[in-house]
Amino acid sequence: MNENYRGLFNKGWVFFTIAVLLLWIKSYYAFQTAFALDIENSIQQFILVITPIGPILFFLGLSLFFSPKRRNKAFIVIYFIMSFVLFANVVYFRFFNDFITLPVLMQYKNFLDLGGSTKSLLHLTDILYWIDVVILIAWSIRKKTKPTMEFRKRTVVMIFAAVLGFGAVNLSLAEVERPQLLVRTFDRAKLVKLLGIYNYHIYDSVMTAKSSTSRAFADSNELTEVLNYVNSQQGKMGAKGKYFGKAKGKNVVLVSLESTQNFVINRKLHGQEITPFLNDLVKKSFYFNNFYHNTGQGKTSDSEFIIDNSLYGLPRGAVFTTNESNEYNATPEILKEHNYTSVSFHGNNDSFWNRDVMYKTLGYDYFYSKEEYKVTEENSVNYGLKDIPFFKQSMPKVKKLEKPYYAKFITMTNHYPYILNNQNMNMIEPAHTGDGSVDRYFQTVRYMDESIKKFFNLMKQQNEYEDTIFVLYGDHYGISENHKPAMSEVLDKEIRPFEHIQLQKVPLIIHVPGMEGEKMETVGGQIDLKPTILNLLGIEQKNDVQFGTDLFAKTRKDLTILRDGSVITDQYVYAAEANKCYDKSTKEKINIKTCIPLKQKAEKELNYSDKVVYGDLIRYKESEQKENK
Ligand code: GP9
Ligand code: MN
Repeated sequence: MNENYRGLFNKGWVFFTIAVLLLWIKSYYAFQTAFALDIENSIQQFILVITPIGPILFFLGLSLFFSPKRRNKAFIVIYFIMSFVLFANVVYFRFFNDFITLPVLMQYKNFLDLGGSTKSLLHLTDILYWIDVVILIAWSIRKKTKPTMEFRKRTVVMIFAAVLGFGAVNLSLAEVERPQLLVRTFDRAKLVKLLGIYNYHIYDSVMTAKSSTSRAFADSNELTEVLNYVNSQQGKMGAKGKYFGKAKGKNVVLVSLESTQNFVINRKLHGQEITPFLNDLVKKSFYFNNFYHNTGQGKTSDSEFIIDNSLYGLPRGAVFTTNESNEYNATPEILKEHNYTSVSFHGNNDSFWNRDVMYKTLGYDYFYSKEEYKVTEENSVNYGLKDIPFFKQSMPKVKKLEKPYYAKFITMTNHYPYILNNQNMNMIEPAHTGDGSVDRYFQTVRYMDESIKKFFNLMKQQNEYEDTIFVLYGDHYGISENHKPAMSEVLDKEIRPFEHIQLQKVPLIIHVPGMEGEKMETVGGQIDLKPTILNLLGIEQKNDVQFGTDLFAKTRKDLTILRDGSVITDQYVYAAEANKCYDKSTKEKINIKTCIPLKQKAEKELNYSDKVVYGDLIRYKESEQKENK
């Protein structure tokens, strides 16, 4: 090679410029291939192109403030971190269809446990995310090519002036595209679309800092404000259904059906039922056909939190890990006053989702986790113990419980990526869409159904059945938006935002031995379970901070709010992310104006719930009660 050209390699500005370009191209590549961002117009397309430049110049530019000796190293480290952040989001998005938030990152322990799940999330083309890093490292350490990064002061000033310029253009375009973007904290897809991944992370860090200080600035008036709101909701507070007290003194068994969506109930695949046992059970139970999960990033743990507290999960991260030492007034705590024993059974590590800590806060007396079960290679798959041995091994522990009990069983086999490791788990043929996760999903659901059948038989054999009410619910969706084509084939219809919201329905089956049950059409969600269960047990609640309503109450409004701000009523569906309004009877899109009040209500209610959790407001109620005693 010509000596003159070779000399170019040693030039700092060449190295710097090429690195900036590589990272820019890579970010743009990720946006085009990995994140389904639904670009609606050319301004958004333009924003997408320019957003990465500002932060790339800013962060890489920081390396110029290091001493000349350390500068190259600092540059590479920053480049590596930025590549890693991008790549981590790509992998996270593949499964969660969402972006990483700081609180989620704190749960890194969960990711280490993922094992099999993570492997199937990596693709061969991911090498593209790392080639540039390797090239730049080699370039910066090889004696012959090593660049000397010495820039004139004026150049450095220009780099940072460009950062400001790009930032200003980006922010003003984003504001035009989505007014008040920065206020709507839970609309992450929009944030990333309009700010880019790096700016989004800066924003997220600021929000995390802000929410962790809000406890310090909270005061008891905020609690009064929330209580006033809850009480003003017609039919909410203290609404009682006709079955109030019908299950007084009975044991309560909660069964969390991992990743189970309502569409599998009463559906056939290749002429075979997917959930034969549940299909039979719904005939003898209260089966809620319009019941939704209200969970966010905290997935299973969010469902547990919502069900025990009738509060929403958080817009970012999982309450179980961010606010585990708050004061709550959870069902186990309330039931303790009525001599109940509360216990949770789950075949995974006790620290997953920080359950070991949070359960104590919520008032659980015992937690039987992996350590208490015999888990072998043979009887486990994916996250841990398979559902059938899980229920079987739980039974002697159930027998020993002091009655009455409130016992939660968290199933696990039907978890992404829906793995069967044994021929005898294969009770139904997979679907044939060609999308592995969707195809296998039916098989693991079928296996879970079998495990519940066995569980009911064991409960009967051990004479636990008659005195118990059973609440079976799906914890959250199993098939994310990334599988639209396959789902569209399975359901034989196009998946528009309307259908996507309907897919957030999870089964709710309340089985009370001795009662006939009926199909319930009311629109509700996990948020309503706490008052529903307590009312069945005849436990009256006064002035509690909660957002749900007894599902049997006549006065209840047919409505539920999803964590992303979507709302479903008996008449309408407001799809928040797409910002579209649908009429349920025609299934057609209608003028957004009809849904505006619903949208506003959702924002208000979610905001109040977040205030309660971030501000740890229930502590004021507890201290008030103590004073009154
Ligand atoms: C793990 C199980 C699954 O213990 O609850 O958690 P998820 O990933 O569904 O939140
Ligand atoms: Mn789950």
